[in-house]
Amino acid sequence: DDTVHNLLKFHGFYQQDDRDLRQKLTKEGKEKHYMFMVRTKVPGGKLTWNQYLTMNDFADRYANGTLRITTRQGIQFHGVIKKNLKTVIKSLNEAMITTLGACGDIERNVVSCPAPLEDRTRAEIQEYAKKISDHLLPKTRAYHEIWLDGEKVTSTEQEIEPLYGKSYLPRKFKTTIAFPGDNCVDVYAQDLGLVAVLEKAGELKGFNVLVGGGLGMTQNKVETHPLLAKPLGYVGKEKIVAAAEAVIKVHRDYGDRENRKRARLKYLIEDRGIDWFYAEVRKHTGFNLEPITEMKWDHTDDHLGWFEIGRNLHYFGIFVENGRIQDAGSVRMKSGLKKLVEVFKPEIRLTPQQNILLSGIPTPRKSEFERVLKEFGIRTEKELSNTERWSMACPALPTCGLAIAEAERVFPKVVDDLEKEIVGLSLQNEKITIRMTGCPNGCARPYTSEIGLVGSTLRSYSLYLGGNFEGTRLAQLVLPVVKEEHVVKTLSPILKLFKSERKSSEHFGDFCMRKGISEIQKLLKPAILS
Ligand code: SRM
Ligand code: SF4
Repeated sequence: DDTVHNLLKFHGFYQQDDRDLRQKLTKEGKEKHYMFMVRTKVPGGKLTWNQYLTMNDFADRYANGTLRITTRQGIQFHGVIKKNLKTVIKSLNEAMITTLGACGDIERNVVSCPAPLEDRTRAEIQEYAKKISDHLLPKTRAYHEIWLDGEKVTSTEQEIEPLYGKSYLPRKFKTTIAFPGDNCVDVYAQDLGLVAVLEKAGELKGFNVLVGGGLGMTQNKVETHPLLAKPLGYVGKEKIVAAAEAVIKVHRDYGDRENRKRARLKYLIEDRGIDWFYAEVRKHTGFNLEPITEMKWDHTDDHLGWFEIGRNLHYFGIFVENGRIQDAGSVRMKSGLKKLVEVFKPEIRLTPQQNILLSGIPTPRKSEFERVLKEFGIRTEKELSNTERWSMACPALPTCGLAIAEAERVFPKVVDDLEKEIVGLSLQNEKITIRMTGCPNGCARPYTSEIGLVGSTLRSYSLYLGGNFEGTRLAQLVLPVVKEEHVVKTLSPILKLFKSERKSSEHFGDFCMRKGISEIQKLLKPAILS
């Protein structure tokens, strides 16, 4: 029932059913094929090599054989059956990986820029991701009691949940930390976005605090929409955990608890204004936030390929198509990663673009590492097209109960076809972000990409254009319904115009905004009619 389902979410898993089988089973008069999705929380995407191997092993033993890197640096398992849930949760916890709070109306996985890995300042920033995450974990013992055979909470004992109280938050809450200049984490799409501010010498000083971002929206409900986070102020690092807690408390106390569709923090700030919000936060912190310091975004990075991290060590960033770690055709990503992790015992980072970094590879062993990549058909960043490299899709069908259209399963073909068009126009050196989701919830963040495709009916997508490469501007709706097979044909005249009229080094999204959405819509008419 609903209450149990809700409780399960707070503990990090969802009941789903295999939607590919629905029709067939209904026809046969059978029940849906129920299974669970288990989501882990991995602050900053940081895993040890043995944690990774444990998860790899789980995928085979208890799930559908794949690991799915998420857009928030976690790993999901799909297709877990009920009788294995307890073993999975227990064993994950034994490997020091929690699922507590991975879903539900609570602080979600705290994201942070994953790289590079041995720089002291960056390491410190990642520690803040863990610190904030730990601080905002619920204190409930129910999780331990149910899944980890912890001591029973007696009926007379009242559980104290100091931050979340009895009714938790009105809605999910997401926090992210960005490194200055590099918006690889999509910091404006977060309820709480922190941008590290450094001293001249490069030491971490504090954070610019942005609040009220979020992307989810509901079809045909104009009162729901994506919003970018707004600046709240600057906070020294020693006070950042207190500031994060204060922001959450204001959401907890004032967020809409009647209408779930407008319960995210972004709507509270939209409705009451940032000044009201600041005044409420101030009541909790007891200290003032300082004026925000200047932020520049100039090198959004996917961290793929080799990077030297010091002491003759390197990390290598590997592109994982839509985050799905599996062996598929000639690309044996799952077996290859397992081999690399067993042989090199690297530190691991999952990235917010659904990719993976393996770190700590000594210089003399780089070629051995590359040989393993080749052996398993894993391509380096040099072998990827830019279209592929800057693409992301959400899982959608068959697991996601909210999917209206396909995403992960059809996206590779859309990307391939688009790449052909792009090569035909000699635009292959351009970096253009393209993201697809199976519904307007926006799990692969399509509204902050340059080309966003958002499932609108079973085989159609709404087309959004005009987000920028740096993720600081929202894309605009250009066409509400484009059939899957017409996506590339629809984009073609816009790309042609981009080719002929762009200013030097102008990005595609910036070009679309300069032209104006209505001009672009005019251009599209003939393509849609044909
Ligand atoms: Fe999401 C719900 C998958 C990141 C906005 N999301 C879901 C569910 C659990 C469907 C459900 O409620 O039944 C999806 C499970 C599908 C499946 O089969 O696995 C799902 N979301 C994902 C992941 C796995 C997509 C991915 O490609 O990696 C991401 C998991 C992140 C994690 O590790 O925690 C994921 N979801 C996001 C993001 C992006 C982000 O956080 O950076 C967003 C947009 C940002 C935001 O929150 O505004 C996002 N997911 C949603 C929403 C819309 C929320 C809203 O404000 O309206 C829902 C639906 C809901 O909450 O009611 C949703
Ligand atoms: Fe499911 Fe929609 Fe999120 Fe895709 S965007 S995973 S279809 S909820």
